[in-house]
Amino acid sequence: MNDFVPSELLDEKTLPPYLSAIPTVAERLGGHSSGWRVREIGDGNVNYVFAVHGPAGRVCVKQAMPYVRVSGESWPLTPRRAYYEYRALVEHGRHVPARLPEVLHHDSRMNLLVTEHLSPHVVLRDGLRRGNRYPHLADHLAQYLVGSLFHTSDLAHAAIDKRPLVALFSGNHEMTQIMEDMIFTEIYHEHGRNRWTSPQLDDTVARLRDDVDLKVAVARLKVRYLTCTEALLHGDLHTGSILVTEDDTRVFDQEFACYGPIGFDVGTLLAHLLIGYFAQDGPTVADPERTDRQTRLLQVVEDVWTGFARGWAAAWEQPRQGDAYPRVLFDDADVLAGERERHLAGIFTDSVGFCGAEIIRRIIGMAHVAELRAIESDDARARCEQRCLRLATHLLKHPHAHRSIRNLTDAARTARLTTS
Ligand code: SR1
Ligand code: MG
Repeated sequence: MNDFVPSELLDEKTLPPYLSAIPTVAERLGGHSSGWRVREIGDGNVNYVFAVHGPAGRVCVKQAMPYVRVSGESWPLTPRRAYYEYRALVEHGRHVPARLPEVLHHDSRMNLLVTEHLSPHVVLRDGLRRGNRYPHLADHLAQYLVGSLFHTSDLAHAAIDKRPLVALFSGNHEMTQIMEDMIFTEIYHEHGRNRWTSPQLDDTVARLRDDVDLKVAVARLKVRYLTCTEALLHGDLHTGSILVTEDDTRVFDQEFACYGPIGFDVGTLLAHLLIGYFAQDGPTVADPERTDRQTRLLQVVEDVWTGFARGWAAAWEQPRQGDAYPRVLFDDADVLAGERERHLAGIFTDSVGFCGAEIIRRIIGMAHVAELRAIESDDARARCEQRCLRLATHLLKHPHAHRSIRNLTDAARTARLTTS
């Protein structure tokens, strides 16, 4: 049980004395707590996040309150999400610490997490919108995906150790229910949380809701999300959950962590890169850099998958502790290699479907994305959104038609050029 009471929510004034009692944090900040500066920096839907600066350094503090930031107390939400975020950072941190923020402190009673404050990092979504170049981004993301997903899967993790973690993370069911509802259900029928660019998308939304094949496809994906405990997922791996510099990439905000299908994380990431690609067409003024930025975005999509597949295959060939595909059964290396490729192809098909589902919900559901929201003209925004939806419905309904990452990016290019 959680004995947290809302009056213990910390703010700019109460955070410094609280943090001063934690030796590792106080040491990192340096000096006296009366001199520490606190600034709220959260830009997500769910939480407030504080950056705290001291003379020696800075930290980042996230305290989960018992409701959703954008809705206030009218939408209660478990503050235990901070615990699962912490546990996901710990579990993923065993395998890919270089791609995560360092955890400095977790207070289970206060639902509070302190991590290093990454600077001069920016949120990837913002950096990509501005057209910044991140030469190591795709490699880093592939490294993160392999580290976090392969190494928490049954290929690498013995069942005797993995099953208790599956049980532990299934406690994060209030958070996963948000995804179950928002991605797979409520956007396909009338629901008070849904919104879209209206009236421009009204007919499209009505068509989506009448499309039985689409609803069957999304229902099948929901079953995957509900029942498949392949690996420990980030659970909300969009470009707002990634901090970057030219040389560094870190993944944060693991509060939706759960065991689930690997393609859910991969597909979500690809979805947001693709939304970024389509959203570049929003501003109607001539922009000589636009084509370059779009080319680079699709290159990242291709390189993330290629790097992930390569890293996955390499990890599969290493000595492994997992119970899946025991080597003792396979004298013939070719048979095992064939299985490895079949397994990867299955992850790709899942990723394609989840990618489509994520794109759709970011346009006609509750949680929209900044790069589309920023397009001032409703008509211009709707044009980009129609292209996103055209691609996404195709991915969702025909995941097997996309057999390679190049097929997927070609489908994006085609959707962008189709005008109707
Ligand atoms: C109330 S939470 C709405 C959405 O924001 C988060 O980023 C998650 O994607 C969630 O679905
Ligand atoms: Mg988030």
